[in-house]
Amino acid sequence: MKKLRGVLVSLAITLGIVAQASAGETFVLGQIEIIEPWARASISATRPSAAYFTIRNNGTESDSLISVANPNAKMSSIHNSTMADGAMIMVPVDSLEILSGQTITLKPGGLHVMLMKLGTPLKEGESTELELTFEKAGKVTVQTPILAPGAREMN
Ligand SMILES: [Cu+2]
Repeated sequence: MKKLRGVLVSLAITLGIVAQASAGETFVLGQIEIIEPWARASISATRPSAAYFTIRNNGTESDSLISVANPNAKMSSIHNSTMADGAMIMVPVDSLEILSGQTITLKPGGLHVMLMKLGTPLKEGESTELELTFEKAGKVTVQTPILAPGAREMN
């Protein structure tokens, strides 16, 4: 019985660590929240990758995400995936407006941060950083876990 309890305790600790490692973090910048940022691991160093997160605007005024940067990528920009003539194309978004009270989720198949010209490939299990600049709230750097190349979402 004592031994079983010991096993259960260590199992609970193991599960606790796993839950903590996979649960995303929320970063607060004034009235703006950046929720669960994550990036996809690179397939190869020469191929672009992408990063995703949710933005919530708790303020009374709208704000806009105007710039994105990543230390691994020489070029980063906000893209939106959209259908045109039956094909999926990506359109650059210069400024992503988040209205007062609005929540916008960047996710595969939709809005994303395109990470281009990667100097160092993004390795699964490691983490990288995203520097996000908002027109009003300013700049924030968020720690960004790197998930599998085919990952669809956090967790
Ligand atoms: Cu893209």
